[in-house]
Amino acid sequence: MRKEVVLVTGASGEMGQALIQRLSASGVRNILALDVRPLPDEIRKHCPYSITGDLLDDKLMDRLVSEFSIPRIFHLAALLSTRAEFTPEAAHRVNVDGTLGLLKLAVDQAMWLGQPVKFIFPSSIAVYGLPDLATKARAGAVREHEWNIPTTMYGCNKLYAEHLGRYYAHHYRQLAAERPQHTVDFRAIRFPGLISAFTVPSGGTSDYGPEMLHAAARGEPYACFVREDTTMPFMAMPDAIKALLMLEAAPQERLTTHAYNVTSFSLSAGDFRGEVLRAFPGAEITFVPDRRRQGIVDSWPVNQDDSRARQDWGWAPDYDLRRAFDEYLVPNIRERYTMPGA
Ligand code: AKB
Repeated sequence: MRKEVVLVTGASGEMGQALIQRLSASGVRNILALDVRPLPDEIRKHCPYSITGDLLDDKLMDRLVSEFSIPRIFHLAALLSTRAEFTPEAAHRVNVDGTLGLLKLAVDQAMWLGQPVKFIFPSSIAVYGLPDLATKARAGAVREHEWNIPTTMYGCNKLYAEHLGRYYAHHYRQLAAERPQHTVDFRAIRFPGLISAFTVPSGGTSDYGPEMLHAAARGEPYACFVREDTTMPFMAMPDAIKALLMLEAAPQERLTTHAYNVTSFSLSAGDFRGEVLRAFPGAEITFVPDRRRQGIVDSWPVNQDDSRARQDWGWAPDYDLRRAFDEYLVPNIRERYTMPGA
């Protein structure tokens, strides 16, 4: 008998950890966690099944197929935008080939199950590419179909993976004599920069926000790698998890696109510093822009228009800027770094 599981890839990452905790809190007891890095102990206890391994390993994929029945997949594993620029081909392998392999696995699973497999995919603001600051200012909050010309490997990978998902959902093997009756129910969300109170991101370009905050809480100086006026949207991690689960639960007939923007607040790096100083008045935060990482954030929009998600599946964030800092980030971060051994 194959064991029925909810598969979470990228389980040891920031979003993976937060999602697993939320799923477990809502009573999901059959999580299969997959990551190249071992799971932190406090996450492992929520997962009856966990595998440390690489999505690109064919033997591992065969094992997943033979041991598990997988009607739901949260495919979170990815190499983020800064890291991907140092190893673009490796990023392509993880972000594109890894996704392709998992889509194929989902199609095989759908055949066994006799129903489409839910495939939830976090995409990113990085799928957008604005050519210069004047255009960025003029564009304002971008809609899903606008400015889909990313400048990063990660952005290209995410945009293409969205299209692969759309293809597997609607056009897979369209000329085959016997097309599979069921494939994947693919749903993607384009996230802004995410901020967690419990984990610090690594390898991304929106990392300056959370890095600034966590450094201040640890009493360490921080040199921000973008200019003070740099503006992009951010979201508190609980809202990101809420968005994934809301989109997953939305009735298929309500959905009008395969990839949705979500957002909650947009602010400049200077304003971010102001928020951090309100909570940690002694924080030492300077601006030492890195020209190349700056270029990446400059190519991302100042905000994302999420009216489609609001209309189709009732999206609304719980945390605006004020609540995010006052009720989620600052209290939890304070506690985290005052705990013994933190
Ligand atoms: C990154 O900075 O690469 C990610 C993202 C915006 O998707 N946080």
